[in-house]
Amino acid sequence: MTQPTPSPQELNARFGIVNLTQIISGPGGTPVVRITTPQCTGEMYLYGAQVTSWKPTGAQEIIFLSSKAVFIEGKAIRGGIPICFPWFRAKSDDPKAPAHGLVRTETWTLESIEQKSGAINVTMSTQSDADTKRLWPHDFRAVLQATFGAELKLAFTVANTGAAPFRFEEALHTYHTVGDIHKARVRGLDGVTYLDNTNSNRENKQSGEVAISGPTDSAYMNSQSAFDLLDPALNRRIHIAKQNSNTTVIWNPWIEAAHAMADFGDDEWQQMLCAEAANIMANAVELPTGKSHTLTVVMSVAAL
Ligand code: TA6
Repeated sequence: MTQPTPSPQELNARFGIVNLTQIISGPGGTPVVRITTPQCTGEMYLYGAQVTSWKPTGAQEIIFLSSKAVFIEGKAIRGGIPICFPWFRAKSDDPKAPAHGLVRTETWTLESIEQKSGAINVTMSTQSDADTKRLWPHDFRAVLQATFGAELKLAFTVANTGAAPFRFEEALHTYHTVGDIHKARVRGLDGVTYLDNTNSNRENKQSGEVAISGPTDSAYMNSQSAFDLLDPALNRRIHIAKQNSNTTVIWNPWIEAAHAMADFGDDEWQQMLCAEAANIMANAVELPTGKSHTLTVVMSVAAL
């Protein structure tokens, strides 16, 4: 069984860095790492190892967190960067299993907080146990390294610690803040084949920039390229580079689905867009025993 999580006070005494990082008690008492440096501010919960804020100095908040987000054991935080593993969306052979896998509703272990050339590197981990193996019969260790600076870098590593190979899906399910979804665009997916989950995963080919004009839930397959989230309303471009990710997912719930989510403000669909570095469906990862796989994302922001 996993060890009990130390109190925020104990964690702060062990890992806090004076004037730069604090571990405090967040909503519901869950510990959160708060970063404040000359380069940026940021927040990362031990619950789900979930980044919920990154604000580079001189820029507005990059990460969207719903004003209705709840912080209850077993419930995913609505917004931030949920970690989806070892499956994406519903579990194909068990509709009762939690959506997006096992780890975003677990409290992870805070391993370290380090300064690296002005940035703050936070490392958290989680691993399989009897509970996870009831739903997914494999042994794994997962580590998220989040580096908060003028850029935000995320490295999600999965290690196969068992005696048999396994296949997994994954996503860094990033909710981005946008000024106005009607004007936002995603550049860099032109010509890429995508599966439209609003239409039975019908296959399409992207033509030009992605515009959002209704419920959107598209998985761009076999796409390793970097892409840009263009936000005219906030006069900015968020550049998202990725490594070892073959799928890019673009999601906006739009009006009806937003109204149906209790942990999502009725109008918040206009100020967010999920742009996710993933490996899902045909792009799922086969991991031999004893091997590990790291998906990396680096985000930066510039004026349009
Ligand atoms: O990433 C897009 C998606 O898979 C959509 O299908 C929608 O389900 C969204 O994730 C939200 O999922 P969640 O479980 O966080 O409500």
